[in-house]
Amino acid sequence: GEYQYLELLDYVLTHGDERVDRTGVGTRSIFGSMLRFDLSDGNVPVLTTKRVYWKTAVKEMLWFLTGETNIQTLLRSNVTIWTDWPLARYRNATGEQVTQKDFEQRIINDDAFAQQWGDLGPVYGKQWRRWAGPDGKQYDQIAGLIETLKLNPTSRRMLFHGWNVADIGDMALPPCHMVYQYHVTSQNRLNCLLYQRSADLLLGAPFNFVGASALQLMIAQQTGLSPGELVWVGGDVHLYRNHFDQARQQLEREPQHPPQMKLVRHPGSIDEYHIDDFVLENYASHPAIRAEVAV
Ligand code: THF
Repeated sequence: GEYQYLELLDYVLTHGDERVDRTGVGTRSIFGSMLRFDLSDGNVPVLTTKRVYWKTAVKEMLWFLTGETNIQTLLRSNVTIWTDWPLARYRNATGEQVTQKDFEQRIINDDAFAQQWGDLGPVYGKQWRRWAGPDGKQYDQIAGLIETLKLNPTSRRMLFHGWNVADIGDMALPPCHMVYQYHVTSQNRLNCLLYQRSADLLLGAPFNFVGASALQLMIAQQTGLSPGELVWVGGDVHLYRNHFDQARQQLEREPQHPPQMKLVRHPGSIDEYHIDDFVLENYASHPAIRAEVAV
């Protein structure tokens, strides 16, 4: 669990290959790693060595599930973690030095503006729910996955994929958490393996653990299974240069017992979950650690 994460954090910090990345910030990076989190007993990998804004991560996952790709709905639910990319695009295109707050307000209140400047392109939600085939037919990978889990749980084809090669060029960012594969044990436990091609280990990965866990709980509930293991596999796993001090600070802290995530309602389908359906119990964490996101 969390100890594996901290070990990885320490390893990347001390052994990572120094390199200049797309954002120009610079990273220490390793290639290929695996973490295993046990979700039985309701435990979830919401890190305790810093406060993780788990509701934000769950809201992001619920937004992916709606199939939407515009940040307007995210902003209306108070989630600002995707603003940087549309904001940078707007500033570059117009030369206008609008503040993040003003830009967000405009996206929220002005539908035409949101349509022009708030869309991230065919990112996660689009590919998960409406992957376009060459014939124009749209494929709902999430519905297909749930169907197979119910009808043929020993299948080895239970996965959904965000990396639609033909669409990559139109995305604000190609998917980082890219493939989710599922597996059902003979004890009716639902396992998930998430392949993440690129992982911002300090800021992004803890969010991705929460999102993937929430999704696993929802899918388990919808298919009558209980949550098993979440296996996380990272490709390029990196620490940004301006996150080194924060990583050292976090590494000095003692992990607590993981909290438990519960669903307080049983919605009729995967499309009917709300943030209020999720509660987190026994979350005892160290204080938050501030860090800048590289755009
Ligand atoms: N780009 C980079 N460089 N890192 C990422 O983690 C990342 N993502 C998404 C897309 N591109 C990325 C965006 N996800 C935060 C968390 C997740 C993000 C972006 C930003 C963040 O700033 N978290 C803070 C504050 C949270 C809050 O204010 O609510 C934190 O302390 O956790 C990875 O999918």
